[in-house]
Amino acid sequence: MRYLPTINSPADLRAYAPTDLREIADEVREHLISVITQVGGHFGAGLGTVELTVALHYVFNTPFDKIVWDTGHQAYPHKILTGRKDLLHTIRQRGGISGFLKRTESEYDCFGAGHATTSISAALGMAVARDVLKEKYKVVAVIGDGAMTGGMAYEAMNNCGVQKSDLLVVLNDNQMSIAPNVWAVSNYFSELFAHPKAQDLRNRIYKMTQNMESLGDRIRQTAHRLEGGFKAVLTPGMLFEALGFRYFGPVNGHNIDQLVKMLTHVRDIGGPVLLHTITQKGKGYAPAEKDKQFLHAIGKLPQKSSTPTVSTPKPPAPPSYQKVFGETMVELMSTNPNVVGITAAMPDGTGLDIVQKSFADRVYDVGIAEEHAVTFAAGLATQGVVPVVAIYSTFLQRAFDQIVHDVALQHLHVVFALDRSGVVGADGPTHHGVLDVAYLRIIQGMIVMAPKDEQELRNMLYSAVNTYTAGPVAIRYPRGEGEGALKQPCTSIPLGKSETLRIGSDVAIIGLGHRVYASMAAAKQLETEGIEAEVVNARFVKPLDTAMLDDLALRIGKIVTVEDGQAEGGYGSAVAEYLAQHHPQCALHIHGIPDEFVDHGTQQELWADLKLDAPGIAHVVKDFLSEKFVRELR
Ligand SMILES: Cc1ncc(C[n+]2csc(CCOP(=O)(O)OP(=O)(O)O)c2C)c(N)n1
Repeated sequence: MRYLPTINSPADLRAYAPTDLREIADEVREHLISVITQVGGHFGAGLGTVELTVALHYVFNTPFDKIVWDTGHQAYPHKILTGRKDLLHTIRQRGGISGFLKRTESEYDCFGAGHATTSISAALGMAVARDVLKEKYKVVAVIGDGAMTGGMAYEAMNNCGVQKSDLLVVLNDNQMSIAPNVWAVSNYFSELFAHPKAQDLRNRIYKMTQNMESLGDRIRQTAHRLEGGFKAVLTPGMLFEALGFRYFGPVNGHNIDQLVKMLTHVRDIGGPVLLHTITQKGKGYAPAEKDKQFLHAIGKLPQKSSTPTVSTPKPPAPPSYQKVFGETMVELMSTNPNVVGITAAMPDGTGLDIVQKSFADRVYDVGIAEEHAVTFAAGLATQGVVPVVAIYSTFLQRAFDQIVHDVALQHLHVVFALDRSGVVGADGPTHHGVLDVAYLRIIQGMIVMAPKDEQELRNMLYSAVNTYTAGPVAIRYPRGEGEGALKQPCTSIPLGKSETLRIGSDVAIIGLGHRVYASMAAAKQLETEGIEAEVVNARFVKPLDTAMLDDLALRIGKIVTVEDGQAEGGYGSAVAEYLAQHHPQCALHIHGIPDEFVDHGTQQELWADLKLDAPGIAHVVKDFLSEKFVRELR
């Protein structure tokens, strides 16, 4: 490599001539491919933004100028150019750099990201702050066409049209819906409209006509309509123009010369400007260009090795919760024609892609629009359809009001399948689903449950769809493999009934969801140390199994709750609320995630760090039993 070793910051990049940029982009792509195929990570999106990233850091004076990346999974080239190329191999690993944007990681990550569709709002905030503080920097938001399906983008653009602050939005469009033959013509007109001479002409027309009263207005309107008319015919920009943006594009997002030229032209145009670029996801890496799986994220790819390794056959891994969810949905939908599935742009992640194969017309992908997904489900439910809304726990956070106002308040039977609850691993704090118990259990009339394993997920889904039909029901389950529970026919679970798995007299451990297995293992470990622990599978956060709590409080008097979620407001808090009123003498330890954001790492590493694995739980239980107050209860 000729250039990349010399580039440790965008300033180094800007020292090169425009003619060097093509080769620099190629080297960035090569580095990205060689590292990510070894360590895994988001892949396709970053390969598509290489030229755009080089051009942006070349034209804009970062970090003085601000680039706000939406979502963040496409920002690996940005990390490479902003001093993190030698850390790329640590991405998404414990102690390594984040897979998303993180303000604490670099001054070039001027706004944190992970959830989609935040960039235009954040960038407008920065632009308005600049104006208020009378500063001079430029602000750019880079947003994908997928993120543009989120309503917040339109809220933000509408507000941009009102604020009129100088702001550039780059639409990184990697859908192939814009036919290539349109490009050539539209590129020509885009350059024409964006050229400083055209800007100058426009400004002069506006100035000249300012004092011409109604005639001036008419000339200005005609000129504007003429330009808009051209754009409407030749470019897809009228929507953005209607929202108050000056629209340019579409331009080929892999043509670095043209990108630099366009960005230089639009950089100094006042007010909100949108530059539409067309990119190809996975660009430059054949498997990623072709294969959908490569387009989003990959694990480590097997590397060529000179010494052949002898592989011992491994027992088959248990199916993932997502696969079990998808297959169970197919079963339920086969017997109940009223059941439908809803996803917010994550059919593959949630397992609804399995359902799409059997019932393509009964799965609705609404785009990255979680709020809409929930109210859409509410509408369906008013008419007797049973919507199962499968959304990652972390993304459902944005639909809180819709759950309360549109679903719960109207007692509508909507089933929420909260995928990736608890810590999710490499995606880190933006994606951990650790708040759901707290934000759902406070909603009036909501049923909230968590299965201990994949068969219980099947039973809970069955019960949620067919048995608990009076209002909303949420099931939270984790990312990844199940526990290997034997697949059985679905049965209904009695509402609000926990399950006692082990009898003991020294302490009761109540586990929530998949932490039940770890609690059982902890109990076995404690037994070897002379401590007899009862283990209960909570199953329900709401309604709470108060009969079980009465029994444990009176019979054992020492309870530890265990959950993969925030301790504050979670399942243990629900237990504490009950015990405080009914059994104040019962000692309780709430074991969950403390009041902090958990970083990235594998799920196993994080559970161990948080003492939510078997040895950790055993340790916490022993500490609890050794507390003076608890000892005195004996
Ligand atoms: C609120 C929210 N919902 C869902 C996701 C999951 N997600 C990550 S990337 C992505 C697709 C984004 O598409 P686009 O903006 O076009 O970017 P591209 O990957 O095509 O570059 C989705 C749905 C998310 N990050 N945030």
